[in-house]
Amino acid sequence: MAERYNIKETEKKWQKTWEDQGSFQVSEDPSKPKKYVLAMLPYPSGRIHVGHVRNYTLSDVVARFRKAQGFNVLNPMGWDALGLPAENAAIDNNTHPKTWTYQNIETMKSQLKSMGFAFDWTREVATCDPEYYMHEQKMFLDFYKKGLAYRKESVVNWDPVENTVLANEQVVDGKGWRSGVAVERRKLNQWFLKITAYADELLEELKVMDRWPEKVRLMQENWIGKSMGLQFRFQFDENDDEVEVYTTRPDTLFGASFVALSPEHPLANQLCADNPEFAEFIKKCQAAGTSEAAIEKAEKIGFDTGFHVKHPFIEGRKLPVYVANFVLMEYGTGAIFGCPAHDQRDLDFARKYNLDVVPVVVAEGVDPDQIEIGDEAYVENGVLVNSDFLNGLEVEDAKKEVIRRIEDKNLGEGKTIFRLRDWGVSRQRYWGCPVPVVYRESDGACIPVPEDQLPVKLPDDIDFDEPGNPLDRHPTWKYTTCPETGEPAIRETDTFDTFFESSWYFLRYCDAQNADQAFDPAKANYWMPVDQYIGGIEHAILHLLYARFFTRALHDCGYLDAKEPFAGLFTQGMVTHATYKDADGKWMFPYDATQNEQGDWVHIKDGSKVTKGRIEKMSKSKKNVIDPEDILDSYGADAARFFIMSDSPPDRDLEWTESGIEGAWRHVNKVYRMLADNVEHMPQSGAAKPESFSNEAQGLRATAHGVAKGIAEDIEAFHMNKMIARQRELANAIAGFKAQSESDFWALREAFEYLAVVMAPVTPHLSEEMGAMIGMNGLVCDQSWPKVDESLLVSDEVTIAVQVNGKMRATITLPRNCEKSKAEEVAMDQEPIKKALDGLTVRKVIVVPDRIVNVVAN
Ligand code: ANZ
Repeated sequence: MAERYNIKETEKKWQKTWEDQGSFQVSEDPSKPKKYVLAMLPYPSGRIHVGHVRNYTLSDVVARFRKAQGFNVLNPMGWDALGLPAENAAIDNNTHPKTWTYQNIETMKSQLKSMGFAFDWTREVATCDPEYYMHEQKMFLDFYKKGLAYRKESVVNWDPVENTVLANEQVVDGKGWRSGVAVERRKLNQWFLKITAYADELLEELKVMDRWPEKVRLMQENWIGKSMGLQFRFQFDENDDEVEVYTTRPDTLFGASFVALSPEHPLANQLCADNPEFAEFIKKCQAAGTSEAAIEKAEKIGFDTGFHVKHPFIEGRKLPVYVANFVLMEYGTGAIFGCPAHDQRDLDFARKYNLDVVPVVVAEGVDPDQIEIGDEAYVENGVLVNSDFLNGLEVEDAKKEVIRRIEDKNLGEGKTIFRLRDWGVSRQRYWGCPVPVVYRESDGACIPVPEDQLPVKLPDDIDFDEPGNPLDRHPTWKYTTCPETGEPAIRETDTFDTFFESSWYFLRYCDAQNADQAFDPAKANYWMPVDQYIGGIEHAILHLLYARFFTRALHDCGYLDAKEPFAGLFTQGMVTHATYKDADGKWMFPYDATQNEQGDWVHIKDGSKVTKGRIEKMSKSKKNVIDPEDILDSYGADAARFFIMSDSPPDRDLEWTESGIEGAWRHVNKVYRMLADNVEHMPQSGAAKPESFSNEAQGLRATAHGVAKGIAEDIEAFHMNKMIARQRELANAIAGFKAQSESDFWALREAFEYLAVVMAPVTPHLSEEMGAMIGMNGLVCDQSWPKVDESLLVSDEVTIAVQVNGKMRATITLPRNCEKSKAEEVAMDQEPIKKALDGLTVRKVIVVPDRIVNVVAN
């Protein structure tokens, strides 16, 4: 019996070998096809979590596999190192954000290295490094020159506790996401990037991005939000003023019963200037966030200005003009007409303020006199009624007709607008990239810092004793001179939103050491676009949209050829775990809970009662977390990687279980032992292939070749759990094979070689160890993907999946057209199936010949 596999030593050994040999360092090689595999870069929060392990194992599987296929593979890693948490941690722990950040980077880097990820560490970037952010300062200046960056006064969400502007997404239920305190609306001068200039392109391109998940494309489409409608003016009854509104439902104009202005609309102020109650009303409106969601949720309130506008088509009809909190200043014209019968918000508003509700669209064939609008607006399609010249028209035709008539009257025109707003990038925070401009004191002129004076570095000496932005009250840093005239000037003390850094880091990886420029265009042109991007669905909108915009803007500034950064995108699911509460109802760590002999959950320390709760996303607050470091200590990197790929399709949630990781660990050991037990009988590397094989040996060979082919397809399709099932299949085939002759041992050796290489993307350390034991030529990570002899595969055998309650647990290989009873027998005999059925009663076994076996049990 061979010795037990020494996981820790072996894994360290191979990590060192890869590092010493620079196995994953790459350079541009035009003679070779490339693949750029990229995982979203982590925020250096302290330690890696299981979500990171899942993300980077996925990218590692793809990267190692593509390398084996002969591609020149770029698989880089870096740190999204600027941002609020560093500042808050620094305040809490009395350290410097920089110290905190770099310490975390060091810890996490060594953790990632012990996972055996095939990163090219020579390309590592930390976005807080001035060597990194100086280049984005230059990009900003280029954008500024091109009119893609500008400054304007705008209403922002102000967090009175954190003393900073919050993005709309950082406002949850009208409160700051961290402070939990109601946000205020304030007007500030802010820097914006003109993402709206690309709205149409960004939208159009989505249509052809066929290697992106449909749901992400849809989310982006909705976020960009293209609407086709009518922009037109109402004339006031009391004076000569006009108010311009935007509508996507011009067909409903005859059902209009009021006009509403945004509280920030200039006219609102003008109309109500003398009214003291108006100021009160505005205050009330300001108490909510600025996001659409916040506004949507807030109670709809309005203020009657006392003024009226004239309906453009109904002689003598006057509509009251309100100021209403649900009208956004930044969308359309900041003013609307309300048609309560066909818009829910308008209906809620009309009911509250006793305004008319006139239905003008009804389902075909419905008698308009029978229509009664209750609490629900009618938003479906239909035919126009109560609408003069529109009566009888379908909605789409009615829209066109109203647009035509309004245009004829010179009151407005058909117009396409986007929901997407320009990206506000100013943050009143220290730990961000300084905006490279100064303001001349004499005349307030905004002067860009000349390129040769970049980077504008953050000062190190700051104090956090007072709330707010330490740059703003720094005694010296902000005082400077105008680069044009030498007069006194003040630096911009805002820093960039940290989405800025993550909008181009993938370009820096193409040429990370370049001191003179962000990257050499030739290198970016070689590597870009990223062939496979992998990360969390939480970035489906902002990060991905900003990165797409940045790439286009940089393209237009002459930085690179590519316009789209990510040709393929995969979003992985979350890692979940059961939750536990102790006798006092407090959350507790899973490892403190155990089951007693009766099967009840109890505390490991004193046997007190424990309640097992739902399986939920791992979160520190619920304590249902697993520290990858503990897993590494007990089971090693390969087992962790193997388990995390094995259990569910990677786009679904994965439940972390003790039994799962233990099973993975047993598998790693089993494969090792199997090889150790056989290796001395196997022929040397390169031994001549025998003329013929026994049937059994031929069967083993067919499995090895079939598995190599199948796994390649699985990885391409991100069917990682299938890939694992196939790896097990080959291992099982080897285990069941009794080699008796020289040719048998040749086949066995081939099977082990194949196994080492096809397992390498997942369990690279074990694979290297196997390669070394077999005496393979060179490192396994440098081996080509096994050649598949198709003639072996056209067999009369089929490999089919075995499921337990719909979840795939094993694959089996059977003679084609095998009898149902035989298929069932083989399926039930598989170890994973036995294990999955442990403690369950089999209710039914469904066999679809040559396709699937499904065991139903409970
Ligand atoms: C009249 C109307 C009647 C409308 C009706 C809808 C239904 P989408 O399609 O999402 O672009 N709107 C326009 N500007 C607004 C603003 N600044 N703040 C809040 N709401 C605004 O939405 C366009 C519709 O949203 C517009 O069409 C307008 O209401 C409202 F039965 O005009 B509609």
